[in-house]
Amino acid sequence: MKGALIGCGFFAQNQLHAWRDIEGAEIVALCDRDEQRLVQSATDFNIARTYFDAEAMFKDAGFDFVDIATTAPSHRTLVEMAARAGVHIICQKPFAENLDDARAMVSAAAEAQRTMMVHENFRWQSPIRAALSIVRSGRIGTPFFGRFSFRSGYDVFTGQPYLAEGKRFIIEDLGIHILDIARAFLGNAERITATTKRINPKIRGEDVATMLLSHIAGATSVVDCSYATRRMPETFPQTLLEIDGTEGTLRLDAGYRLTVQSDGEDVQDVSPPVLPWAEKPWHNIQESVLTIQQHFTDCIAAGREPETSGSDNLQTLALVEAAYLSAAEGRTVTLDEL
Ligand code: NAD
Ligand code: 89Y
Repeated sequence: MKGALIGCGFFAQNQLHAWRDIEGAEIVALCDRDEQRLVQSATDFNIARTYFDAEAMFKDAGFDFVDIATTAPSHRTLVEMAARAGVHIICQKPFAENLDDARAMVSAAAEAQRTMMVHENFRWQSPIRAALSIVRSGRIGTPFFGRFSFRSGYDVFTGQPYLAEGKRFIIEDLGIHILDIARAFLGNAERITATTKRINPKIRGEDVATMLLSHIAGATSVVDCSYATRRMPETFPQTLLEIDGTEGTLRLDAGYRLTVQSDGEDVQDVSPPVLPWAEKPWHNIQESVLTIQQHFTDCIAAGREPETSGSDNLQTLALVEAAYLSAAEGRTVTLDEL
């Protein structure tokens, strides 16, 4: 398959590296409004076709899918353009700025009969996959409690300055991944209660969020996120897990240490590999980029719906919206309200 990528910014560099390693896909065209970023990426990755304007790129055609690596405000316009052009779509998180846009984007791809996947990559990190496969195997029985925790003091604002400027920060940017992980383990949720705080005075949005979820299948979970936590060693970008099931407990602790206690105790080191183009501490995220993009490519080849499809992601985005509503109104929000 041939692909085009829109948005040659901070994170797209990982996506471009990963596409080079993926079997069955290659990037043949690039688009960015920023000339310097466009030229730099085209040179670094040896891509001949470059565009400032996405509409012009779709008009010239010659590719089967588009990878949308811009920030959320442009996603709906670009997804609808891609659907009109009849190409498959992979789009970065946050998928959309609100649920109405996201629903319209899912409909546009469905009407065009094209695959649409959200680049919701945290659940594709190999330590999370290792934990998921144990829980899905039934080894700890039926889960009844989960704790999904991301607490860090890492400076994300230097690489991604827009994160300091938005009215919303941690739930929309990072919590979205942790809520998605909670769904991957415990299924969809029906209710959420959230509190938020801003600790860092230099940013506009909230940098702490604590959320309590009731899952439809019966489990309760706590999803806690913070970018205002000093810890040594720093655990960025690790998500720590604790899942209690009727037959045992699983924990993913700092340093990628996975412990299962059921009949006896089993401890494994599930550290992700550092890919040749990756660097610590981002290697955990970078490896998941390769895995998710391979999943997208394989699903299209096999005509299968991706695990993190656009329609699946509506449930994750609904949790984000519900968490903000809960925190603003100081009440529990049911997902049916949205
Ligand atoms: P960025 O601002 O560094 O890059 C975005 C680029 O898109 C910019 O170069 C901008 O000029 C370009 N752009 C925007 N609108 C455009 C349009 N309509 N046409 C052409 N070019 C356009 O942003 P980033 O930090 O790379 O983040 C991009 C997305 O990736 C965000 O949604 C962010 O949340 C996400 N992200 C995901 C992860 C992850 O692990 N999944 C990590 C970091 C960032
Ligand atoms: O943008 C965020 C993401 O998706 O993963 C980590 C991050 O880069 C900063 O919170």
